[in-house]
Amino acid sequence: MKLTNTLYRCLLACAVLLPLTHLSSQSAEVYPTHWWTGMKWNQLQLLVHREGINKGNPTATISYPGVQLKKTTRTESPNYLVLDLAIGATAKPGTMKIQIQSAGGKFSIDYQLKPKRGGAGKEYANGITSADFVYLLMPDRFANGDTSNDRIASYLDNTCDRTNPSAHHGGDMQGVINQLPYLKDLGVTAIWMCPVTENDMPWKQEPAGAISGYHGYWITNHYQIDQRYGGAEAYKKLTARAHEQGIKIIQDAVYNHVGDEHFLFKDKPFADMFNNWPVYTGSNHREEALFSGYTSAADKKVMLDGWFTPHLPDINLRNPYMANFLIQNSLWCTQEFGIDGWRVDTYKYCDEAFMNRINAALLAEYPTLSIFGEAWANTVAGSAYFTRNNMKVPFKHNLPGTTDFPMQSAMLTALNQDFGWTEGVNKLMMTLAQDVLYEDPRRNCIFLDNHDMDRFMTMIGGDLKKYKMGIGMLMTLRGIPQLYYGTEILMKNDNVQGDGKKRNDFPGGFPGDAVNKFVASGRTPEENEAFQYLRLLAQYRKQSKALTTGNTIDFLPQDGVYAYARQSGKETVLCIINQTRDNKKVLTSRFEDLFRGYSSAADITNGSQLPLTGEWQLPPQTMWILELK
Ligand SMILES: [Ca+2]
Ligand SMILES: [Ca+2]
Repeated sequence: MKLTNTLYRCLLACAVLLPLTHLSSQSAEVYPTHWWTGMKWNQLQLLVHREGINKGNPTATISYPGVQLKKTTRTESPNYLVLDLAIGATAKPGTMKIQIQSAGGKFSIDYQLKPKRGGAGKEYANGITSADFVYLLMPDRFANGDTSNDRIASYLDNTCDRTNPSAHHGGDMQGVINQLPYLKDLGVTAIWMCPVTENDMPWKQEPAGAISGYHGYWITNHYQIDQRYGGAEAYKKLTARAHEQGIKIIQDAVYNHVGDEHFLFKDKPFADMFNNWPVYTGSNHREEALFSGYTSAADKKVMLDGWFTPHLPDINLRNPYMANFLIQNSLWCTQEFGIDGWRVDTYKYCDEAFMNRINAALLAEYPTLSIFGEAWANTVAGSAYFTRNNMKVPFKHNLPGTTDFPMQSAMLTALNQDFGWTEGVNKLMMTLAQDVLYEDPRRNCIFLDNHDMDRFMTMIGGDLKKYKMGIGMLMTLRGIPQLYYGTEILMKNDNVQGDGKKRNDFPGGFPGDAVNKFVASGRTPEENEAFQYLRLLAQYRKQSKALTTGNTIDFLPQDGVYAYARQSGKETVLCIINQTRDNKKVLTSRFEDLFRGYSSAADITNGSQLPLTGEWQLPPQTMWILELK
């Protein structure tokens, strides 16, 4: 196994070097590493990286039918050259020779033009819609399917230590492949992994302590998949196997910053590819600065151009070369790996015009692709601002959907806060009422927890009743439900500080684990009850037009009880939440209009039937999910 892997990596390394044939001994890197014919993005900008390439007066020539070299641009760094190419409709797949003459000598690059992958919207770029159920996992922490990649000798960080929550733990994409049947059985239809792009970073000091790049958000090379996760080959294998099982793949993009070991930061082609400050300036994290209309220009600049931490250089997305680099990389990843959608990290910190440009380029190339951005906003207006919305604002974003933080907050409030005029389930109703601000709130990704917050089970004090109500809301409210890995088996992060503990290892995913919670026999009775409850709802939801694409009709909260229906055609599902610790009477006459044409209601979680007349008794802390018959 180990020998095979070593050999495999050798072959891989050779495959990477093959396109670059050099007359001189020194190698050149070209980004994008290859391209395709038949792409809408046919004005290709190549960034050639080679020591001293820009010394003297370099010249480049390309002789390839259908391809024209439009412009050669010298960078500020002596080590890059920018080539602007037009790839015409007549260009055929093949290898084109790029000849470069510079003070460093003459050399040539064999550059591959591959045929564009067919089947967009069928075999890949399938898009994630409200009919999907997304499973968010951190590759390092989910399952270790290949221990030979736990430590990569050439990487700056070789630590693999499961006793340290801030270290790499060895999880990888083979581990995800091994658990595809588990995920399919749970009802998952899409996997969002935290970034799989290379994070070749040493340990860094953050306010909470020393931390490694195990989470994936410190990218150092956009054209490499982290070898600790199995590299590009494992990614391609995962995408193919997932698609065979009817599961889509969402890639996590970071346009706001890079790790400070990124080659573009260490040797900057142009100094203004990053937002430079005379003294270190952190972002103020206030999205209000972008849309309030009152904010000073200085505060807006700090919001957008301030850095996240001292080791995450903030990208200047207004620099045209940087913009092209990132746009082409996102197109390249979609095409190369055959993914289905993008989740965009730290969306609200990115230059707004750039975000519209990159989204438009992706959607022009792949109209069926989907994109949702992480805009961690304090208000619904703030959240809607970053998406296609119905608001009169100075800048209109084109992002289809967002990760819906206000809805997450509202669901938790409905579970944890006593009922009041603006409290408890009234907060949920008030949040839903503000959906009028979104062009289509069903494109939002909704969730109870994620990798940046306490685990759901911890936030609800380990209460299984609240768990069932929360999962009930997640699977019946409008939007694309997203589950954070481990929530289905009641994973917690009680009494611990730091991000690492919110990202615990999935028990059974790692060699030597004492228990395996991927199988029923390894779970406690309570964990199995939670797992089965979620599984039942996820499987039911798959075939329910009402819950996936239906309209929402709600009945204003009364005395701690909130009801809403989801309706599509003749299909109606009525959801009723009693958030209080008392039995509550529900008068069915309230739902008279809804009940027209139906004769009974069936609780989809246990099959029990209810008449559509008289009074219903709703037990304390209960959510009923009723299909009208
Ligand atoms: Ca591993
Ligand atoms: Ca920024």
